[in-house]
Amino acid sequence: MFSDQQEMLPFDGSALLFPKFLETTQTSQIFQQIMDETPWEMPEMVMFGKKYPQAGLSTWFTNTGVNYVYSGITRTPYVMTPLLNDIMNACTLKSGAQYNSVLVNLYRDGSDSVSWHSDNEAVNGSEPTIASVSLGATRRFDLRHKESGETVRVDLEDGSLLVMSGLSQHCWVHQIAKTKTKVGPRINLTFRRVVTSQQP
Ligand SMILES: O=C(O)CCC(=O)C(=O)O
Ligand SMILES: [Mn+2]
Repeated sequence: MFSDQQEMLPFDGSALLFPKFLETTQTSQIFQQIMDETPWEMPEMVMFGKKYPQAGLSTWFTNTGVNYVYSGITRTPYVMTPLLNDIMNACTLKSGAQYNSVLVNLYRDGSDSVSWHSDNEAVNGSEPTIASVSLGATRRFDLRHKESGETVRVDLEDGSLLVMSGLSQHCWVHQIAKTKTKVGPRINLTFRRVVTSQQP
């Protein structure tokens, strides 16, 4: 039976893929507007006491004013734009979950990547729901179970939405690996609900 959603995880959490979340007639205009409206940053991450530039650009937008701290870095909080708020509301309609912030990532080509991690910082809450919207070039998203090592691969296409929830950040790590294949730029939006003492 035709379904517009697909469960990618076999157990220990959920990663629900909606391949055609955004109209592909609109995605290139949305891509360009986010490209132009984002004050792109390339923060340095601290790993094992050393500083490394992040492999890609990113910017933290939030309606809460909360700083985002991960891998030893604190991100400047920018106010969410009307376009980001519209996409966030569409994610809420599709997933039934509330969000108040978004980390916007830019992968300029196949050498930009994000290495294995879980989004399990305290600020995300204990079982966060994270809505990940992809624009532009298709990149492969890998999930790996922390104990069994089982791997799941998902092609994140232009206009797709992946909603990770439940135990997914406890039990799985994920990455966007570098690729030698020639790929164009990709923007990824990961909407989150950061936990604050006063929720907006
Ligand atoms: O680009 C992606 O699809 C994933 C980005 C990601 O994992 C993150 O921002 O935490
Ligand atoms: Mn992540």
